Amino acid sequence: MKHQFRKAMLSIAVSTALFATSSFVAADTGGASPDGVRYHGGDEIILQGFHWNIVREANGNWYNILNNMAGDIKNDGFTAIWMPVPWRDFSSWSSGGNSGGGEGYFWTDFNKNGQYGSDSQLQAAAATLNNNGIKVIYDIVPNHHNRGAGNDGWDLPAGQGYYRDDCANSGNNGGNDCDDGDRFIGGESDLNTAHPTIYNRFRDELSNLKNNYSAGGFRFDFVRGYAPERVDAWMGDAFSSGYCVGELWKAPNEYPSWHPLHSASWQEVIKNGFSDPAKCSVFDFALKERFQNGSVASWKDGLNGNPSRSWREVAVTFVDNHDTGYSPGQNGGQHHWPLADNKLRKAYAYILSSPGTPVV
Ligand code: 7SA
Ligand code: CA
Ligand code: CA
Repeated sequence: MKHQFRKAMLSIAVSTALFATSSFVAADTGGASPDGVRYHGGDEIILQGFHWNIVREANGNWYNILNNMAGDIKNDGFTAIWMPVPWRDFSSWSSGGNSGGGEGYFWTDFNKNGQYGSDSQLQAAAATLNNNGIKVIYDIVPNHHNRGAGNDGWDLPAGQGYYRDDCANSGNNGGNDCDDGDRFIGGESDLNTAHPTIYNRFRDELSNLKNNYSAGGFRFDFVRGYAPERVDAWMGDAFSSGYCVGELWKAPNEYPSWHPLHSASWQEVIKNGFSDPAKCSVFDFALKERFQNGSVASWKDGLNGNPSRSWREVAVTFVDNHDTGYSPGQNGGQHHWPLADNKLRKAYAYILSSPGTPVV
């Protein structure tokens, strides 16, 4: 039942998208906004090109599947696709009845022969999507990696300032000088993205993805984990005209009580806490919070409904993603914060017909 329902809902969402874009084929308009937020999307309608359990449901075959679906994705009215993390991840974990690993968020090194397919299959799929006018947006995870399991130079020695725990604990950001953001869980795998060696590796990899893997832009993971200015620097150095969106999933009350954002709104957290200093658009978790906790009448209080255009236009709206929603397969995915089924169609109709850049 649920699956049929989802298919019906998605067809509604997609047909709305089709209507929105099939009446004319406009040029791909850039989205740089007046105050310099790069390429916020302008006219993009983004498809999330993976779910949580792909590596268990289509292991090694996903890039081929995307390659074959590129035409459908284009005809459905999408102008961009959010690809999974391109780097190989052989981690596996289980805790509290949950388990997983391999999805890319605990990557070993920048080798792209991971569990979605081979490097060459990725290059082929990305080229086909790009040739179909679909912007290829890669998921980038600078905060941490599977420390010590890496090859290709990522088996970095301790005590050199490469990782969070290499510096004397100075108490910054609840951590130490080697990390200008939050830690991922215990923080033992957190990288010091301010270290020139680490910074340059990511800068060069973004250029590599742009030059050799058809990248049209990037989704920055766990941006609470490092300074937002780092994203501005990387994009400026590697791909200033590229599409940029950051994932800042952090409630106001997760900031220390002395922090100005502790008593701020969800909108201020994502706009002031990330989008402005990073010069990058941002997932609209303010709208997500209203979807989850507010009446339909309060949906206007998402970032994408802000009275100010420069706030609305950096909002990247979504209903659910690979963390918040259900996914087919093992454990039904993660569903950390799923929207109730009876609101899904309405929510998709809302994001596909209101300001900001919608992600389906
Ligand atoms: O609770 C939901 C919401 O309810 C609402 O009512 C609340 C909200 O505030 C409230 O109003 O939202 C809260 O909960 C969210 C979900 O946890 C939090 C949010 O901040 C909080 O407010 O969101 C956080 O977690 C998300 C999954 C992140 C967000 O950025 C983050 O803010 N999403 C992205 C980040 C990652 C990691 O790259 C990905 O995580 C997501 O897919 C991506 O979208 O350090 C070494 C180490 C040791 O320290 C550990 O002890 C050891 O166990 C490693 C080991 N860690 C493992 C983890 O335990 C295990 O879970 C790790 C190696 O693997 C797994 O981690 C997965 C993670 O579970 C998964 O979600 C990770 C790596 O594979 O990949 C994914
Ligand atoms: Ca565009
Ligand atoms: Ca960090």
